[in-house]
Amino acid sequence: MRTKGSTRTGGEKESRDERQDPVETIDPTPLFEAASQARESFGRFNLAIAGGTGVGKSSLLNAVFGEDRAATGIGLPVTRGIHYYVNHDKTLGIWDFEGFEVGTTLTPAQMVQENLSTISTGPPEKQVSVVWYCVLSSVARLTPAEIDAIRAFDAAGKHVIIVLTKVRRARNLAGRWTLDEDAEKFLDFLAEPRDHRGEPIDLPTVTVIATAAVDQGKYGPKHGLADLMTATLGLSPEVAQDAFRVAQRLSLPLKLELARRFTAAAAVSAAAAAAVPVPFADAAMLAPIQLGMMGKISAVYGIDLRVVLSAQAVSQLATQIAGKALARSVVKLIPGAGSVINASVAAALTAASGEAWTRICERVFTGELKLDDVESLWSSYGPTVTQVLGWVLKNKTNSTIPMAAEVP
Ligand SMILES: Nc1nc2c(ncn2[C@@H]2O[C@H](COP(=O)(O)OP(=O)(O)O)[C@@H](O)[C@H]2O)c(=O)[nH]1
Ligand SMILES: [Mg+2]
Repeated sequence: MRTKGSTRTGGEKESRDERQDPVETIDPTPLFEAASQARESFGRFNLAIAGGTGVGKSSLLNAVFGEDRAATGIGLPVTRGIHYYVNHDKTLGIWDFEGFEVGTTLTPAQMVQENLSTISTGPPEKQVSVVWYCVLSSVARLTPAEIDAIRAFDAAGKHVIIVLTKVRRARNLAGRWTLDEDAEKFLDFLAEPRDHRGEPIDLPTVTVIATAAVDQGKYGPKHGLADLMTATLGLSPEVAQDAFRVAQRLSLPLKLELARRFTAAAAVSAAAAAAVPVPFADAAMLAPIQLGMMGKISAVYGIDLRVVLSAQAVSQLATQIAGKALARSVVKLIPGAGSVINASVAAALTAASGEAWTRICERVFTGELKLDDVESLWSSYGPTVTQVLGWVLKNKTNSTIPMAAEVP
């Protein structure tokens, strides 16, 4: 692949066809606009978390969402005994029902009822998406007051996940981790809840997940968090699901699914933009589409490009995205494509750029990479002619619009 640097000086020896086109300024605005639009469109995932002090609520929240959250007190409905927190990009809201034991005359169920009804009069972006009802696994059963509180959530139409916390495990003879006796007892109790007289208890159908939010030494490493996230996503209303994918920090695949949706949509737009084939010199017309795609993908990984990129880095990036050198090479190598970018080349370039940018964002998110030098990052991660070609050839046999996932 020809890089920007190498084409700049080699003009004389090259044929006319290969000569570097005049440097164009690419407007990077779509990058930032798309990112903020994406952040808006994610909405907010609101978790209600309940359980006594010390059961491990904060540790769970930290394990799944990181420590980025701050209490907000402005413009909120008055709630008793609970607090509302939001994260930096506002994709996560947490209703912390911590105050169950704090001396009010209300029972936990009344407190849940009263607070949920207050919340329900508030704005849509603060409505509870799902409930984590946290209980220490070692207590092995729920109290009648807790059961009433869970019923109150259920009666208000909220899905409750009972999260058993600090679940210890032991290695069995085969060397596999298994739940300890307390947790097993608790699960048995929840499967068929009975009170102390042995009478059946009417508990709403709830999902139960056994977890440990931190490593527990001889009782094993942390566990259950992936199951907790799958259950949470599955029980959340659709309007909150993208926000959950963005807000959680534990699962890259959950973010990847969302990033790939943006890539696939951009590939479709690029194909449409090149429905009437354009000369490769006009590859820059794909830049707004690709920049927009990249802005959205950055938002998925919580990367604020305005903060992490200098103006110079942004302009380098935009120029690279215009992808002229790449487009030209691809066009030359496709038999019969002539000197134009057609729909499938445009889609392939875009899909491959989306995949490459996603890989960069993942690594920036995990701290493996810094975005400081976008130009060198892009030359090692950016799509190659082989990737784009492979994709085009694969898609020649069927005329479907490419999915990013199919990019080799
Ligand atoms: N063994 C063990 N300790 C935990 C676990 N989760 C939290 N803890 C510890 O329990 C204590 C209380 O946890 P915290 O998250 O602050 O509870 P919260 O009051 O419900 O927010 C802290 O010392 C944590 O380190 C766990 O899964 N296993
Ligand atoms: Mg806490």
